[in-house]
This record gives sequence, C-alpha cells and structure tokens, in this order.
Amino acid sequence: MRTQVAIVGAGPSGLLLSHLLAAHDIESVVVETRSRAHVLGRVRAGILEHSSVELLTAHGLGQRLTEEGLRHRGIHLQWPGERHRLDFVELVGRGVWVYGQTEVTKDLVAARERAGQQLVYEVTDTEVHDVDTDRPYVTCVDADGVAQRIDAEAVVGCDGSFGPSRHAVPEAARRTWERTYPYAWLGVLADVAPSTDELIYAWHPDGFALHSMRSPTVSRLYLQVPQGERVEDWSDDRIWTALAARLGHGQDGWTLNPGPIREKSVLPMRSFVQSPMRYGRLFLAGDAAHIVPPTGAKGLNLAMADVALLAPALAALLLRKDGALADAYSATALRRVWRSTHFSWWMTTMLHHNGDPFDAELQLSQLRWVATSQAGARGLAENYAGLPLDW
Ligand code: RFL
Ligand code: PHB
Repeated sequence: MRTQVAIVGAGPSGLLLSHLLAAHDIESVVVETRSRAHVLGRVRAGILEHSSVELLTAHGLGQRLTEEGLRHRGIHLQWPGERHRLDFVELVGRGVWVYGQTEVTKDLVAARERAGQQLVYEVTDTEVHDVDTDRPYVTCVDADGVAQRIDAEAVVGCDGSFGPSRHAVPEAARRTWERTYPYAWLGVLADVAPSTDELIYAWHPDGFALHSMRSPTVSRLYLQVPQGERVEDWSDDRIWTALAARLGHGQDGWTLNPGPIREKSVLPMRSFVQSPMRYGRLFLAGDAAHIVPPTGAKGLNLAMADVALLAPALAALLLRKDGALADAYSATALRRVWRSTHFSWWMTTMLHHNGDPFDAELQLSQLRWVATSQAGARGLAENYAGLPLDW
C-alpha cells in the first residue's frame, strides 16, 4: 500500500487526524490492533473542553454532540460537610461538555467510513521503519495473516501508551519523564439517572470519589482505590456504599441513587511525557507521547489538541514543502502538554488521600482557597474548561 500519511492507531487522535488531513486533501491509512467493535465499545473519558467542541463542530462532527451532549457550566468541589459550586462560564467565559469518548469515537468512525477512509483493524506486529528518511513505512500483519507494508511520506504514532511508535525514536534522541501515583481509580458505568446536575469532585478521608455521567439515564462514577486493587474484590454493594459515604456531604438531605452497574474496571494513574514529539518523518500524538492521570479530564482533549496542530503542519510539509510548522510541532504541542500535565498532577494531588495527616490538612486548605477565592477558582476554571487551541 502507498499513502501520504500512515497513521498507527484508531483511537480519537488517529481517527481525528485522518479526518482533519482529508480536509486538506491528504490521504491516509489507519492501522489498528483491536477490532472495530472493540474500538467502538470501549469506555474512557467523558469531558470535552470548550475548544475540543469547537474543533469537532468546525469539522462537521458536532451534530450528535450538540443534540445529545450535556452542556455544563462548571463542577462541584466538596469535602466532608461542604459542597461548593464553581461556575466556569462566570469565572472564565467557557464551559465544558459531557460527551463520552465512546460517542466521539462513534462519530469519527462513521465520518471516516462515509468518506471511504481505509481503516485496517486487527493488525499485529506493527513496526515503523526508516523514519529518518523521507520515505518512512509501516509494516504489520493483517487479520488474514498477510504481511502488509504501507509506504508513506510521514508516519504518525497515535498508538496510545502501549504502542510501538514512541520507541521508534532512538533512545539517544528522546527524553522521558514519568510519575506514578500510589493509587488507582475504580470506575463504574451504571444505568441510573445521575444524582447531580454537574460533576462532583469529592475529597474524603476514605479516598477521592467522582460523580460523573454520560446521559440523563447513565451515571459514571469513580472511587480512589489502592494501586493494584482487584475489581473482583468490589461487589456492587460495596461500591455503592463507598460512593454514598464519600459523595455524601452531610447537608441538604442529598443522597446518591444506586442502580445496576453495567461495567467496572480499575484504571492505573500515571503521568508520562516523551520529548520530542517528532523525529524525522515520525510524529507522535495523544497518549503515544503523553499520559495524564484522569483527575483533570485532560487526556482526550490533549489528544485532540495535538492533531489540531499536526494536521496543518503535515499539510504545509507534504503539499507545499514548507517545514516550518512541522519543525515547530513538538515544542508548540509540548507547551500545552506540560500545562495539562501540571494541572492533572495538581488536581490529583489535591484530591487524593495518601494517608499523611499533614498532606490532608494542606489539601483541605488548598480546596478551601480554590472554592472561596476568585483567583483560586479562576485558575482551576481556566485550566479545566481548557485553554484556546492557539494558546
Ligand atoms: P488511545 O485511545 O489509547 O488509542 C490508541 C490506539 O492505538 C491502538 N494501538 C495500535 N494500533 C496498531 N498497532 C499497534 N501496535 C497498536 N498499539 C496500540 C490501540 O488499540 C488504540 O486503539 O489513544 P489516543 O487516540 O491518543 O486518545 C487518548 C485518549 O484515549 C486518552 O487520553 C483518554 O481516554 C485517557 N483516559 C481517560 N481520560 C480522561 O480524561 N478521563 C477518563 O476517564 C479516562 N479514562 C483513559 C481512561 C485511558 C484508559 N486507558 C488508555 C488505559 C480509561 C482507560 C482504560
Ligand atoms: C468521566 O466522565 O469519565 C470523567 C469525568 C471527569 C474526569 C475524569 C473522567 O476528571
């Protein structure tokens, strides 16, 4: 196969990149290890920043999002005895949307299939080659066991945290930073109406809890659990009891509605950044280059911001032989990556109990300041609702 851009990975970054490149009349082939059903079914992030919504809408992907997404002006931040609302729209003029990554993926796959995009699922043994030349290529074995070679003018690694692309940058040319956290999230998807109008981020001595949602009839909830926790040790009853204790704030008779749990899983928490995000004709985007813990709801939005930057850079490079934007891609993308890395680390360390009584008092002091000071609240709001794409 020959194409202009070979994209490894059909997550949100790979799918959106192929869509944005097509708007520049650039052809791409996307190879993906998982099946189409798996890609369409997996449950992950749920919050879209203001500028992610603008980007999707500007590229014809906003219809279902506008009809079915839930527009939120802010969040609730709480600790035992107190619940405070932060109104992002009032604070910084921008809100967020609740629209699951699963839905974003469905819209992207539908749009790419309508356009005749080549999406090759269930490949194995993906490798990228000759990225330090202007004729890079990708090899893999397709679902029928046939070896495939995709010759391209550029290769983009959109293959997430476990993909091979980032390892194709020679060790001497790359630098990585990593932070693991001593806790994880147990996430559940429940067929029950959310017990809240907007998301609740709760600090609690038993551990952090988050009440999110997917629709007026589906709730998404998370509990801080120790790293390495087994999902089998959490019965539905145990989950609802822990959620009710941590999310209850002891006021106004607020209660949590339990309901049938459809899905539960444990997510590890990690921060990771690899620099540079470009090596020769290999570009990295999304989780392939950086991972953030989910507390700031940034992972999906960062992936979209990367490809929003990369698509015009590839268009200039491949169509007009102008490499200026491609040369600037890594440094420009990494500015936002580090901002989101800091924000996600800050939210995570402010909200998760680590057993240290001194840290707990600092966290509560920080939370009180954020919830009651305009300056504190605006800082959180600006980062959470998201910085403009051209920031
Ligand atoms: P993705 O979505 O991981 O997509 C990468 C794709 O590459 C494929 N792949 C390969 N394809 C070909 N050859 C190979 N050798 C390949 N190796 C891997 C994978 O199958 C996959 O389809 O990365 P992308 O597109 O950069 O998008 C990033 C977002 O998905 C990610 O940032 C967020 O979902 C992170 N994240 C969450 N973020 C939040 O803000 N809130 C959340 O609640 C939240 N939950 C999650 C998450 C990430 C998770 N993962 C990756 C473990 C829950 C999970 C389980
Ligand atoms: C979600 O709805 O899955 C979600 C929302 C906010 C977060 C993380 C996950 O910070």
